Formats: sequence, C-alpha cells, structure tokens
Amino acid sequence: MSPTIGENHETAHRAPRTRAAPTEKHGAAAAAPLRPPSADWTIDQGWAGYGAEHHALWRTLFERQCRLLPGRACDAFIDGMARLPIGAEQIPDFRRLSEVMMRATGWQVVAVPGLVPDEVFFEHLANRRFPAGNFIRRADQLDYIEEPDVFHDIFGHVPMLMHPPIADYLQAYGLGGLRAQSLGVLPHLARVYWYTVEFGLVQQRDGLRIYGAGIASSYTETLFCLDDPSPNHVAFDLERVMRTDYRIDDFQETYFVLDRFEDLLALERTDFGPLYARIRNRSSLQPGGVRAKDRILQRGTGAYHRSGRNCAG
Ligand code: HBI
Ligand code: FE
Repeated sequence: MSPTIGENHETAHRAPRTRAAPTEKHGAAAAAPLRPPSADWTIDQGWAGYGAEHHALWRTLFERQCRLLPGRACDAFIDGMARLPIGAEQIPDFRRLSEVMMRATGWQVVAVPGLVPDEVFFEHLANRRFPAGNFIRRADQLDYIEEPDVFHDIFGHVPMLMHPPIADYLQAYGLGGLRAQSLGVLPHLARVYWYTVEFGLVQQRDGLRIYGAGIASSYTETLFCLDDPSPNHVAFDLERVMRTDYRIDDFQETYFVLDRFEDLLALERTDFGPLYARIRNRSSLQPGGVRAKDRILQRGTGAYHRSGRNCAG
C-alpha cells in the first residue's frame, strides 16, 4: 500500500521522517491535549524540566545533522544557525532564541504541546510567532516521529526565520492560511507550506541546497533529496505546487527548487480569489509525476518509491 497522500491537512505537518508516538513529557511534554492549555495553545517551555537524557538526545541529533549540513544546507540556514544560541550542549531556551530573532527579523518562538489546530497555527505565524513543540523524541525514534518535536521545530525551522525573505514569507503564509480557511481551500495552501518551508530546495551559486525544515532536521532525507537519483527536482511554481499531492510518511518523490527566496514572496502578492477558483476544479497532480511544461532539474529514477521500501524502516 502506498503511503498516504497528503490531502488531510490535519496530519499534514507530521514532522517528516520522524515518526514517534508523542512521548511522555520530557517530564512536561506529551501528545496534544484534547483541551487547549490556553486560548492560543501556548505553554511554558519548562526548560528546567529537561533531564540529562533529553539534552543528550538533542546532542546526538545536533551533531549528526551538523556533520551533514555543510555543503548541503543553504547559506541562509548555516548563517542563521551561527547567529543563534543553538548548540550541541543543550536543548535551546526559547526565550533566548526569541531575543535574538526579535532583533533580526521580529520573530519569536513560543512553546506548544504538539500540533495545534490550523487556525491557531496560522494566527501565530501571522503575528510572527513560531509555535514549537517543547518535547523531544525518544531515543528509539531518532529518525522518525509523527509530531514535530523540539529538534524538528528549533533546529529545522528557526535558522531560516533569521533570513528576512523567509521571515516575511512565513508571516504571509499565516495570513494566507486564515483566508484559505474561510475560502475552504486550505489543502491547496498547505501544499505550498509542505513543498517550501518543510521540503524546499534552493539553487545556490555553488549548487543545489536544502532550506526546508523537514529535510534539514532529518539525517536520512538530507541524503536522499540531494544524493539519491530517485527523486525529481522541479523548478518551483506556485500554482503547480498548489496542485501537487504530497507524501506525509515517506521521503518526497519530488522536490521543488527555488532560484531565489524572494520568489516565495509571490505569495504575499497573490490574489487568492481567482487563483483558488482556477485551481479548485482542476485535478491534483501526483507526487511523482512531471509534466512537459515543468522545468525539470533532475528527472528522478523513481527507484526508491518503486522498491516498496519506506524510510520508517
Ligand atoms: N501545529 N505545532 C504545529 N506545527 C505545525 O507545523 C502545524 C500545526 N498545526 C497545523 C499545521 N501545522 C498545518 O496543518 C497547517 O499548516 C495547514
Ligand atoms: Fe515543520
């Protein structure tokens, strides 16, 4: 059976390649509660509640990714990371991150217990607050969890929020999300998030690079997306992406490639009314398909997904 294709935005933001039953709290964090802990779902990070084993797990994940990312992550990611108080020693303190981000791009990180409802998520982004899970995955879940944890959210997402075009783009996504919900076209917009913020690649002068958090926080997908002949690399096109289904529980079959981050700001200028009207009656495109009019940078062999293997093992 093929992995679920992402039409269901409830599950669309599973932290990629990292499936784990939400853990018992780090002492504090667990599965998203049935009732909100507060109106905006924010909680205290509970930093003092992390134990040595949680910090040690962070270090393992951090060091593994840091070996891989030079020459694979884009300059903006590496640069953002270098300017932030994020290191191997311990799980970062969200307040200290927020101080630095606030000065750079006006963003903050707020702690949440896990996935939050769409409208809550959008409301935070629209106000330049990034909701981050405060819990960390278990040691037997290094490569696969279901719900975004502190490593995915902080290591993966926060460095790019130091980069002004991405900072502006993510706010625009939040605002667009609120409108998309009222227009009933959220799944189309969620695809844009998926193929950019989570799984985006960018063409840098010195080669193809990662900027998507789902990739940057995943050891196995970092290697797969760039070094494996299986996936397609297709030039980013907003409307094309809005029509394209995605995989939520395995590597992507197609990665979309930006020429420059500023191209994402098309989202800010887009009049969603006519765009959604045009798209909503058209069929979805398959995650692995390419079309004659795509600008194809790598035509993948598709061998990985044909093999029936799965990244979860
Ligand atoms: N909540 N904490 C958290 N993180 C996400 O990435 C997230 C979420 N809620 C909804 C959501 N993502 C998406 O389904 C929307 O972008 C569509
Ligand atoms: Fe994410």
